[in-house]
This record gives sequence, C-alpha cells and structure tokens, in this order.
Amino acid sequence: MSRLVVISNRLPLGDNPSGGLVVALQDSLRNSGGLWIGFSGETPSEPADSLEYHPGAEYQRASFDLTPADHEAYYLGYSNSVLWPLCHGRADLTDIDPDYGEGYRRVNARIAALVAPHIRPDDRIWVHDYQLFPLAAELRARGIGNPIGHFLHIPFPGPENCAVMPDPHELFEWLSQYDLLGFQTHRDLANFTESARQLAELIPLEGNRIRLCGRELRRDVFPIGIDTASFIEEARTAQDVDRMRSLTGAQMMIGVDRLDYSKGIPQRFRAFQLLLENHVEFHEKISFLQIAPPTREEVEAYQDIREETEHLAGRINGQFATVNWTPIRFIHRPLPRNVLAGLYRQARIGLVTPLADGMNLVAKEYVAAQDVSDPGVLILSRFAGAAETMQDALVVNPHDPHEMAEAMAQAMHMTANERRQRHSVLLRDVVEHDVSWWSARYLDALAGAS
Ligand code: GDG
Repeated sequence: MSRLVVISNRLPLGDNPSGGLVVALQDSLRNSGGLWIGFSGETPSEPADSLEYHPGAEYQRASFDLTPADHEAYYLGYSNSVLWPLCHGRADLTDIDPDYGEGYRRVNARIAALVAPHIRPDDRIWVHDYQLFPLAAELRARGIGNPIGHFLHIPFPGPENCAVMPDPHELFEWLSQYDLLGFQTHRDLANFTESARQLAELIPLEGNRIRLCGRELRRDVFPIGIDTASFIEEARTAQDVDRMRSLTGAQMMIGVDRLDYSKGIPQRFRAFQLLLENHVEFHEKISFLQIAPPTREEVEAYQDIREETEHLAGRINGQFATVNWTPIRFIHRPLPRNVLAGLYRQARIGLVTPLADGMNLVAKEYVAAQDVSDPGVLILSRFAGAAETMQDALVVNPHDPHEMAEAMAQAMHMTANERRQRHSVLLRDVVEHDVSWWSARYLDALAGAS
C-alpha cells in the first residue's frame, strides 16, 4: 500500500490526540506507515527551516512553526477574515487587505518547500481545508507529480461570494492542481461547479471528471461523519448525568458550538425568547444550556459576536428568570468530551441552527449520544450540511425565530413514540456513515483519480 501523507493547518499533537479526523485517518496512516504534517501552533520570531518530527503516535507526525507576521496574515487574515466569511455567506464581515493575500501565498509556498523534500514517489497526499488551497500548485511547482486530493470542510461559496475574493480566478487555478476535490454536500459541489463556470473555465466530462483551467481532475461529495461507536459508548458511560438532572428539574435544551458568527447563536437566543414570550407554560420547564468556547479572538468579528451573545443572554435571563430558574446558561469555555456526551444524552432538545455550516458534527454527536428508549429531539438548520441527510430532525430556517420557537414547542410536546421513530432513522445514518466510512470512500476515490 502506498504511503498516505496528510497535510492540515494544525497538526494534532499530544501523546493521545483524539477527535474525529484523527480517528478517521489513524488506521490508514498506521497501515501505510503514513505521515501527518501541520502547523505546530508555535509562533517564534525565527522558525526553523525544516520540519520537526514528533515521536509518540503509531505513524509519523511532523510540524512547522510560523512567524507571528505569517500567522497573522495567513491564518487570522486571509484564511479567517477573507475566506471563512465568504465561504459562510458573510461578505460584509470580510477584511480584505493585500498583505493578507500575499501572506497566504507566501505561507503556502513555504509549507510546500518544507514538505516537498519529504515526499516519496509513490505517496498519496491528502490536503485539508481552506487554509491550504494553493498547496498543490506550490507542490507541483516543486516537481511533485503524486496524486494530491483536497477536502473542504466548510461550504464552497457561490459565484456572488467568490466574486468578492481579490482574485477569484486564482482560486480555481489553485484547485485545478489537485487530482480529487472533495466537498461535504451536493450544494457545495453545485456552488463549486457554478462558480468555476462563471469565474474560470470548467468543462464537465464523463462521470465525476471535469476539465478545470485546462487540467483534468475529479470532484465528488463526501459527507463527513463522527466516530460513532466510541461516542455512543462515551455517552452511555458518562458520569454525573443523574446528578445534573436532579439539579435542574427542568427539561434541558443544549447548543454546542465554537463561538462563531456562522453558528447562529444570537438568532437561537431570540427564538428562545419568543418561545418564553408565547408559551408561559414552559416557564421553569425548559432550560437552555449553550456551550460556546471562544475561538479566533484576535479577529474583530469574533469579539463582536461574543459581546452580542453575552448581552442577549443577560437580557433574556433578566426578563424571565425566577428565584428557582435561569432560562439560559451560557458556558464560555470548552468542557471535557465525556461531560459533553453526558449532557447531550440528558438534553431533551439538541439545537443545531447554524446560518451556514460545512457539515456540523454536533448534530451527529447529539443523535449518537441519545438513549434509544427515550431519545431527545434534534432541531436542525436547513443550512447545515448535515441537513442533506438528516431530514428526520425538525428542520428549520435559522433566520426565522417564529419557526424555531414553534419547533422548540413541538419538541417539548413530542410523544415518546414519535421521538423514537425519528431518532432511529437519524441514528441509522450516523452509524452507517461514520468517519471511517468517510475516509475510506475518499481514499478509494483518490486511488481511482490517480
Ligand atoms: C469544521 C466545519 C464540519 C465544541 N465545543 C466543545 C467541543 N466541541 C466539538 C464538538 C464537535 C466539534 O467541536 C465542532 O465541530 P463542528 O462540525 O460543529 O464545527 P467546526 O469546528 O466549525 O468544524 C464543520 C467540520 O469541520 C468537520 O468537517 O462539520 O462544518 O466548520 O466535535 O463536539 N468539544 C469539547 N468541548 C467543548 O466545549 N470536548
């Protein structure tokens, strides 16, 4: 079996790194004597000019450092202040700056220069996500002819958002240098096709093949899953669940998201407010727990969303709280994974209402964590990639607070029978299409694309 080389923005470090992607790739990496390369998270003023290898895992891991200026321009700047907002339909939140674009190209070129000497002639290379769009082009420029695949974890923008990029044509030239482009959903694939048609040159060929900017490659949909079996086990054995139940008394509704403007947290707070305004019968009967660890705090848009959500939660609690009941509990830091699993299992409602999202793993984790004999109800935004397959959730428009509030009321009233029926369909999908299924399908397609 040829060696698998994975390249992602961050290298999962630590002796026992967990997380879906790590679990998904670890067998393929181990069985092929593979290598995972990524950013260390360190920003010294004079980074080394070579990869640093890390012992400990069952496959090789190698990292690189970035200067503070490179990190700012490439990661905080172009990746997260230009590409991320555009991919999530928020052109209004972009911060376009020529230094960012220049830094993004420079860092991708530097990563390619660090990686190229380590590539063997029969390696398969799998590049992850929007931080590394130019990487294949930079590797090709250094003589790497190996099969290279790309998987985009976030939505692909339609033509109107692509057109906001400083040089949209360049994006498609970068993408044309891969052999396989993977997307989360059919909607992303359609956006890619339409944007490439309008802003570059795309000619559809037979099956999944296309000619993009003069080069032939494949593209397809690979919806990512979770490590379902271990999550089910984690939730089943979670400690403290009964203790938490007896403390609250009310039914719990849970939201778990990185604190990001794409996740629709203020919109769901407003919907909850409306529920409490319109349905007095739920006062003291439902309590909303929102867990939202902060990310990318150096970027202004993330400071704004933090202020907005804290303000709203405070206002709603001020309006409705009683001596015995706090309607919204807002936790602003990460919780351990097993605690999260236990909370999901206890929650009567899982609220997953992003305004835009590649897939959304929380929707799948919530379903996996439920007690099959008495499961909770998933309320899911139709703009989460997960909604393409999870139609037995209560699917809502996250911009419509009335619809969301009524879905919350419907979930509170739903009979155990209906909850079990909906949940069993959702669970089947989450079990069958787990993260190992996803990576195996992608790697098969990459093998066929070479
Ligand atoms: C990108 C795309 C796509 C959250 N809070 C805590 C915690 N989490 C974990 C969740 C879940 C993960 O983080 C979040 O995954 P999502 O899929 O919801 O979102 P992104 O981080 O935006 O990921 C997304 C994904 O890539 C995969 O392709 O689905 O669309 O944006 O696993 O459980 N984990 C712990 N404590 C927390 O407080 N332990």
